[in-house]
Amino acid sequence: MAFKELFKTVLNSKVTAVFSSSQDREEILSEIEELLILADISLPVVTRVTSNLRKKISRHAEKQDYIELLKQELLAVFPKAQNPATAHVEKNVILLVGVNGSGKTTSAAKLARYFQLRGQSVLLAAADTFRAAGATQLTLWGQKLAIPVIGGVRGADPGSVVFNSLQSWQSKNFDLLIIDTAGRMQSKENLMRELQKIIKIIKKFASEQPAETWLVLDASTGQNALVQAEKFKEFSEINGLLLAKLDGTAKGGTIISIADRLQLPVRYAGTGEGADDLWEFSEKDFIESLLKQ
Ligand SMILES: Nc1nc2c(ncn2[C@@H]2O[C@H](COP(=O)(O)OP(=O)(O)OP(=O)(O)O)[C@@H](O)[C@H]2O)c(=O)[nH]1
Ligand SMILES: [Mg+2]
Repeated sequence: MAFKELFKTVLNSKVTAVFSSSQDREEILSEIEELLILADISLPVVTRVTSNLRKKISRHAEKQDYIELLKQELLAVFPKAQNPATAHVEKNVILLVGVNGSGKTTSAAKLARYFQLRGQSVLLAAADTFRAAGATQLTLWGQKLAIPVIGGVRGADPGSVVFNSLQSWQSKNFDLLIIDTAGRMQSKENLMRELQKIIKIIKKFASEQPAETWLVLDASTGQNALVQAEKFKEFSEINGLLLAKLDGTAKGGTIISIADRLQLPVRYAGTGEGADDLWEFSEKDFIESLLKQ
């Protein structure tokens, strides 16, 4: 499903309805507040946004003024001065990390296809040697998409898979290496240390890599996203988020809440199980789609 299509019913028509019934500023503001809460936006954000609206909106403001200001306020929730992800402009390594089942392997395949379609040569590394089907799942994706995959047998050292993939990436001159890792609960120290080891191996090979380390989050994860991100930040230098399974939430507010709490740029969004269900995330387009009239 198209990314923008997911959110077109979240706020648009409801905001319009506010103005057809309410006239008074306080009434309008309190109805907007309620709409934002219903859209799954976390309470601290809703409170901040509505209090800013109250400060900035004039008594005689019209519907369009409210909508424009609301867009600005929601956009301001996203972390400032974001650098664009570098993955698509240079020879780079993208490392995907996250808890079990968040969507890493599927997202690795989708990303590989995304960049391949845009003219880059891509190599996938199946560094999930923990689960029996870990490497097989990515290998199958690779066959389906005609993208090479470097894997290892079950129980092999994920570090050695990563090392082999780096060698291949270098010697065969691929543009992009996308590394899928095993799911790990943030509370399992030994697994988190294994992640540190993987990163050390990458850095030893190419000190400026991985250029991108993205935490893959199931978009329906609520408060727990924060706990996950904090731990993963401690053991790896995550510099972006990939929100998978947005099709399962479809309220959009979770994106705003997660961006607010984690202060990490959302790079990509997954909207289904298919190879093409991946979208480059633009906060501006996202907010526009939420409030397009
Ligand atoms: N609806 C939907 N399902 C998704 C999306 N991304 C992944 N899935 C599904 O979620 C399940 C888990 O996805 P995986 O990619 O295997 O997740 P993982 O993080 O690699 O899992 P582990 O390796 O076990 O930690 C699979 O059934 C996927 O098809 C998405 O964007 N939308
Ligand atoms: Mg996986």
